Amino acid sequence: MRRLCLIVPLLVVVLASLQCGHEGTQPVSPQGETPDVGVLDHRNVDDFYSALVPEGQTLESVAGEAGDEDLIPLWVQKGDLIFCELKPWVVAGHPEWDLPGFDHVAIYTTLGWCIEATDFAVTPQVRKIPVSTLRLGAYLTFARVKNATSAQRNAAVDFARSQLGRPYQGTCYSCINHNPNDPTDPYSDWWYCSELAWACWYNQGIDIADVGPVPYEKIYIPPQRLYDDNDIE
Ligand SMILES: [Ca+2]
Ligand SMILES: [Ca+2]
Repeated sequence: MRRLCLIVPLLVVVLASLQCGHEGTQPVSPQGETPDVGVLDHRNVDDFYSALVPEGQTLESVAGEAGDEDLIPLWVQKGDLIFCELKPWVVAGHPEWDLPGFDHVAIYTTLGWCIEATDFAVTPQVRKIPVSTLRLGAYLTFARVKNATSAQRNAAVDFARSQLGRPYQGTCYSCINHNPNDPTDPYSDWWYCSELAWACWYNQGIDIADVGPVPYEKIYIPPQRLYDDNDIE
């Protein structure tokens, strides 16, 4: 069953992203985990989105607003995937960013944060951002990898964390590789969004794109392919 979270417009204010970058005094969740902060430079978000806003409008007005109850579904767990459909105001300026089906995917970490490989940034890279920031430019749909154990979910997120700061792979979309340390692949530790989400889970033995045992030969895995996979609910 697909779990949908219709995010009402949101664009949460970029303020949501201002919480990043504070090392040392991180809040600790009841589970004893600390949020992954420190990679996001909020200028990446503010400057990037602000540059897209049509003249005479504001980010808040084009993004819309959402109440707290719409932010994140209560059932969300570490390792869940967040599929993004670009909002009309973004597509109006850049129709080429609107892929068939979903346009982006991120992996949920904990406490309202997620990790994504993105070129929607001043510095295209793998980064951790608040889920609320995703809503600035997209409607979100949350989904789960079926039959994953908590150990697999933890390991999937640990893999995503291990790639924080790595470059966005803005070329050779058919060069997917789950092994970031492959000396034969110059893009092995470069990632595009759905490649990273796939690799997080492929390395745990769950192939959420059904690419098979030789994954890095001329296979393009757009976000919609993950969403349609039979390992996703
Ligand atoms: Ca689309
Ligand atoms: Ca790669």
